[in-house]
Amino acid sequence: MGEKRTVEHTLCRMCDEHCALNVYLENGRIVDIDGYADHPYNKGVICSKGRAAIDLVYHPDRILKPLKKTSSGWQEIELEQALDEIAEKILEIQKKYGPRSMSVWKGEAVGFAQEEDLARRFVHAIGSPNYFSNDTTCWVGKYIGYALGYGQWQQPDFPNAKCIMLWGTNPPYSQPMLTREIMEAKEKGAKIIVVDPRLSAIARQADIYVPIKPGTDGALALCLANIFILNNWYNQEFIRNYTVGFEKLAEYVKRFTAEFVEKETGVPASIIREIAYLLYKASPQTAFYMGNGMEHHSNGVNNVRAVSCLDALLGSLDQKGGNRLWEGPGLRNLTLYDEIPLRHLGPIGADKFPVFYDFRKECHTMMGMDAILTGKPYPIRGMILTAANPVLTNPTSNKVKKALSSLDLFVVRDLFMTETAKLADYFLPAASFLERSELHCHSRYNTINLTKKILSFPNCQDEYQFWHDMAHRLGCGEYFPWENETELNKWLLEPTGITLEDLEKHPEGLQYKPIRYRKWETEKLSTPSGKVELASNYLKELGYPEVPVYRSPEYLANPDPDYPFVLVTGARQVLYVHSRYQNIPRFRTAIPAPEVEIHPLDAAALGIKDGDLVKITSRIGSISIPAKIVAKNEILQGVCQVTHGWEEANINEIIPDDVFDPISGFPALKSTPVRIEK
Ligand SMILES: Nc1nc2c(c(=O)[nH]1)N[C@H]1C(S)=C(S)[C@@H](COP(=O)(O)OP(=O)(O)OC[C@H]3O[C@@H](n4cnc5c(=O)[nH]c(N)nc54)[C@H](O)[C@@H]3O)O[C@H]1N2
Ligand SMILES: Nc1nc2c(c(=O)[nH]1)N[C@H]1C(S)=C(S)[C@@H](COP(=O)(O)OP(=O)(O)OC[C@H]3O[C@@H](n4cnc5c(=O)[nH]c(N)nc54)[C@H](O)[C@@H]3O)O[C@H]1N2
Ligand code: SF4
Ligand SMILES: [Mo]
Repeated sequence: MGEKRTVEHTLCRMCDEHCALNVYLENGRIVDIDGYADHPYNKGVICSKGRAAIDLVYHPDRILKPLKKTSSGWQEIELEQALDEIAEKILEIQKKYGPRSMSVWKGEAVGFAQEEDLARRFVHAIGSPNYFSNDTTCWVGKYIGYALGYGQWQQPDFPNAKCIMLWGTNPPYSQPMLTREIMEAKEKGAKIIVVDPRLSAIARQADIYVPIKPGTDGALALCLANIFILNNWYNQEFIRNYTVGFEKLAEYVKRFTAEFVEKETGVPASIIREIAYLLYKASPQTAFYMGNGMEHHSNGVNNVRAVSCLDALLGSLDQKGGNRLWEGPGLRNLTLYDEIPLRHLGPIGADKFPVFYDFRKECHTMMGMDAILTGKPYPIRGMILTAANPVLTNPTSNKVKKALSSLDLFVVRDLFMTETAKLADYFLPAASFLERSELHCHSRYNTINLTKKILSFPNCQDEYQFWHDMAHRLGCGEYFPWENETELNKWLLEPTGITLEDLEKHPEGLQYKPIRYRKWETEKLSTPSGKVELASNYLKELGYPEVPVYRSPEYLANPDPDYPFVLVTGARQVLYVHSRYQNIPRFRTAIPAPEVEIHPLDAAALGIKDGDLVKITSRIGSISIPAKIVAKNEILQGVCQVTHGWEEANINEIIPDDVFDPISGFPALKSTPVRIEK
């Protein structure tokens, strides 16, 4: 009693929004969390997940001691002993099968900055090209779509936009703080257009809500391009000076008439024309933003490319209120690709999906599962997995389970005994985000922030310490010379001129560069031509069409009467992040169970009532799940939706892992033909 309350500032990593937090401590224990008021992004606001970080850190099921699987089950083991044994096994595997038989898998929970690069660095340092991550299903499809045309990613400048068009994204659930920017723009008069087969939370706020058949967005975008060109509603000066491939694109889009596209997408021709006019009138203050709904399709990259062409046509690229070309902070690079090339070592998936490898330098997880099971093109016999739960998050879960449990060495670092961790030989307790320190950039402001280590548990290593200790045991300690995260952070920061001490004093972050617009006037883009590429010669040379060719998703191109519904998966739930937080009791009260969203007319035709257990069957299997009959306008007829990440109804069991986007290698997580039975 009487213990003084102290407060620390850090960033939340319960999701990827990185809101600034006040973390209150008494006696070294976190007692409360709220939002740090001076941060430009969240301005003192946090969501329920942010507060629940306390529940996460002190969760009674959290595992705080290393475990080893023995013939009589899990046994506690000392940390140093576990690390020694793991190192010994890695050396054995690499001696027997070669260095590339080891692999690493990094998941969403540790993010995409230095923790990702540390995992890459480690596997690279031990001589293997086999770095896997959640990015085989996340964000990279969008990234590639943009990078092919613009050389990099874009940031929609919502606050200054007059028209905002959102495709396959539901920010109120997935990016709550980004939503605020959208709503503020709306209050200032911006028009909001939302394209989604479901009436999502953001669709409810839209001026124009566009229900679209899953996987057909590319056709809609190409039709908008066609209308802009036909009506001379495009920015001829920008196209002439700063783009290549316009003629090819213009020729290709001619076939996308509003009438044809109405049939393909289900969007009335009159609405398409209305949207085209709205965008044209608002240009160049038109901001486009795309989500997972675009990339989880067998034609995802080209659908993204088709949408991304629109901001070149409207001349809204890098304009105030348009889509800004992002500028990085110039931190030191932690990966080793420039120092030690890896491609010749045969990274898994790089031959089949060269674009994915070129742009992301990572291996393809689904092909990784095949390589483990078949030993081809060469054996993969060991894996260290951190912050991922692929048994629930990767398609064709049964194969994932079979592959991971067949490894000679499988090590999982997590907070909890997950469905994936159950398959491991060793479980290592990991530090949560409140127990590690890293640098984070808020790319919307060009600011850099420090997340702080606020507490620690004896056996729960942070990512750096773990890779450091493994590398030193494996004879490649020279790649992990920093004594701890703090030293690493200093090294990373050095070229920026910003110091750790500066960052500690500024929980709101420090700007590394002022925000600039119209950079294309003076600087080349990082595409091969230095200009916006509306047609890509790089793709052509790899044997792909150079313009963003639209292909109907399989369920439309070859409808199968045995599987009359199209299953969309993974629409975010506000309280859960993939397979995370379902173990937080108060969240369970709010969202107690998984369910399949069905249109009322479809339900009636099948004799299904709200809450009935239904069987959903795809060509690879079935699962049982309760039905949630939504209102008529909440989902398109013929479409059903299940969110992934639930142990008790794992939808990834029935998603095939062999239907890919040919460019990104992304699985079609959002258009699986299924049948539904009571
Ligand atoms: N069908 C379908 N599947 C999908 C998607 C979809 O839309 N539909 N979406 C895909 C997308 S976009 C993504 S990003 C992937 C995500 O897939 P995963 O990367 O597998 O993500 P999570 O299920 O969140 O697993 C994160 C794990 O990390 C643990 N963890 C939490 N904090 C920490 C920490 O600080 N350190 C460590 N070491 N572990 C921690 C959690 O307990 C959890 O077990 O799922 C994909 N899967
Ligand atoms: N609470 C919470 N927040 C999260 C996550 C989480 O699991 N929970 N995951 C995080 C991660 S890793 C990611 S990648 C992001 C994802 O963030 P978002 O991409 O915003 O994901 P969703 O909120 O699922 O929104 C996707 C929307 O696409 C729609 N959709 C599905 N198919 C199609 C289609 O073919 N066309 C169109 N136009 N729309 C379609 C779905 O109905 C859904 O409303 O969210 C992040 N934030
Ligand atoms: S939106 Fe919520 S969970 Fe995500 S970073 Fe902010 S407070 Fe944390
Ligand atoms: Mo993701």
